[in-house]
Amino acid sequence: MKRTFFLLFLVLCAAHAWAQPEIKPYGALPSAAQVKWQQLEYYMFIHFGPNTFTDKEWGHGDEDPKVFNPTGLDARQWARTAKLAGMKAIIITAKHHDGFCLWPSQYSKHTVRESAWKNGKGDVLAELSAACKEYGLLFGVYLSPWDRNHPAYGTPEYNQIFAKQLEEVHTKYGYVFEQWFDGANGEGPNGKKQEYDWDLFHSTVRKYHPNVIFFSDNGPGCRWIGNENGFAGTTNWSTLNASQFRPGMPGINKPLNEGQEDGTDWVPGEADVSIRPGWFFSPSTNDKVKTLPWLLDIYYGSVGRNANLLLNVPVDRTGRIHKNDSLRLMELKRTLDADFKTNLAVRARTSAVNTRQNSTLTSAIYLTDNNYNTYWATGDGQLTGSINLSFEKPVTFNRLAIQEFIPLGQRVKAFTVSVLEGKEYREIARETTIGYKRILRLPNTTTKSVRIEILDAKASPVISEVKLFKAPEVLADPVIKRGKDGMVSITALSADPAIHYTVDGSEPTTASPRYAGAAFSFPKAGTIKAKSFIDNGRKGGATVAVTFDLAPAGWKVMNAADADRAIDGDLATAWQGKAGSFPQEIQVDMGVAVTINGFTYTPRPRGGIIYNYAFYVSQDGQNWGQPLAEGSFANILNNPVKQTIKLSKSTQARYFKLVALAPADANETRAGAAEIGVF
Ligand code: FUL
Ligand code: CA
Repeated sequence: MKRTFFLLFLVLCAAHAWAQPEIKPYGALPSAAQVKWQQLEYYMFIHFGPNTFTDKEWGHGDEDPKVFNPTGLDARQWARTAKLAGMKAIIITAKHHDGFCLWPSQYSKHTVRESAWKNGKGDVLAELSAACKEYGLLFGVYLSPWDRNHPAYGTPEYNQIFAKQLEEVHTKYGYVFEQWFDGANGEGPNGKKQEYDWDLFHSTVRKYHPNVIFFSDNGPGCRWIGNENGFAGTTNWSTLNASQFRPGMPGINKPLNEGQEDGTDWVPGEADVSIRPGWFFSPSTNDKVKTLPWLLDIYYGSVGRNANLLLNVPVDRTGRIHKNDSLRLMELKRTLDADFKTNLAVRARTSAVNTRQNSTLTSAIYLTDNNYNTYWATGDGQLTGSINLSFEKPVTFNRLAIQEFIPLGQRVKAFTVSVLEGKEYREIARETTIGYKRILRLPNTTTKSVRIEILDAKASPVISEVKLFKAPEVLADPVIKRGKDGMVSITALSADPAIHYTVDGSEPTTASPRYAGAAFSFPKAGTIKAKSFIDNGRKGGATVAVTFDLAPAGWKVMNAADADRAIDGDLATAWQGKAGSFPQEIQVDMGVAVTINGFTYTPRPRGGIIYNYAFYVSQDGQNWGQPLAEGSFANILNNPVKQTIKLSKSTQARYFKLVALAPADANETRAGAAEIGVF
């Protein structure tokens, strides 16, 4: 027995002498938990709390906890929906900025216990963690360190309190896979900001869940992708110099969006985005659930770019996921299943150039064995190489997925895809990073040979899988636009669909008016919906809804140069005021007196974003009196979408003005707007 082992040992030594050594890991590396986390790819975010009932994005912490009163809360419905949607986990806002705890925390007086729900006997975390277990989903929690309710906020004592809350959540509800910390750090009830004790927060959580993935702007487990619209950079390194960043720090969006090539820490990107315009449920967004093409763009822009996708599905006032959201999630699931139904690459004969020599572990055949843990690689120091997939009969594909074996680090810096046409290869894609997974959406391409060339890498490339798919065509969304004069036009990118529309908020059917190419007049405030149909109306695309204010025909800006761009009905043009201090304002003469129920503000996506505002009207353009509305546009810096402010009572006026009291970004010197309107 002993002898056989000794012989085997000798044979192995000999093999080792002529084989290249095992591939050495390169650079910053993921922990085993981070590799597992990356493989989750797609999971659900749930924003739920008092804001669900008060129609707010950021509650002030002064709301009556009694407002929290879902009539038919069903956490199993959430979990079932996530499971059927193909998601692997759910992360819930256990505590948002208003401080309200979805569990009966001993360290707060603003919790489910003080609410009307179940006479104060309920516990959302208990119900959700049980439902996740039942449906085989991982459970994660968002706890906002910013607490606008807690009286101790702004004092060192609060750090201890927050750590105690973390302890409660991490000891009472079973396994927690991800701890989500947002970067917001505002003022508490006494106007003070908190210095967060991150070390304490981390060590508290780690005590109970050593493998937890910490999300924050800069990790350490995974990082924010730098925006709230769900898109990672086309270049996306999972490496970051994490200590260069602090949560909530301004100006960090780009490095977080793309990662840092030479980053010393493994901090992969997580793209968080809401299926609706806001993070919390609002009845006003029931017809604004993102369309299928939009969600597909997000999926390919995140999972397809080496990031995980955390898609927020806000629970409604009954305590259930609204059917508009769940139907859309199922549509997305069906479409993704169809997109990735048949991997054409398994039919190919694979070969490669610069394959690592005398290695039993690496081979081109492992590129299509549907096993992430087997791979092809080049020899040490060989930073280029190419992979060839050749087919007996031509194949048609429009998706290419490629994966690096990340336990050895992220390596590839540049690659191209080419296809054989006649005797020549034609390049169809030129890209930068790959990472855990890169999926390219390509035009339909028919060929007998696909070549992937690695042009540059930080160390010998190690590629786990290459896959090819032929995804079915999806009907593009119709685009609804209205000019300053109130004339509406609708266009579609897909070839020759029939577009039907409504102007009363109802769902378009083939019986609704058909858009025949000529613009029509709709100068009032209201919602226009449009939907494309093909196959003689048998197949319909997504319904697109746009809510318009009064058309700004005949409006004039009274005080600011270039500000007409804020009232030209065109979101692509914007006004940016002169550099200076705040307040800054824009005054508008509407020409005639109209009834005003409220106003809207659409920020420029970058720069000039207003946070604190005051809205006034005037009969003569001289005397403005007291503001009719005053407040702040919650979360507008990270989620710069259209803001709709209803007045407490409607009023008649010819003139209005919007005063920017303070910018969203403290370093900003100019106020700006893509569009300002009234309804
Ligand atoms: C941000 C928060 O301020 C938003 O309200 C939302 O929760 C988003 C996911 O994170 O930091
Ligand atoms: Ca493989």
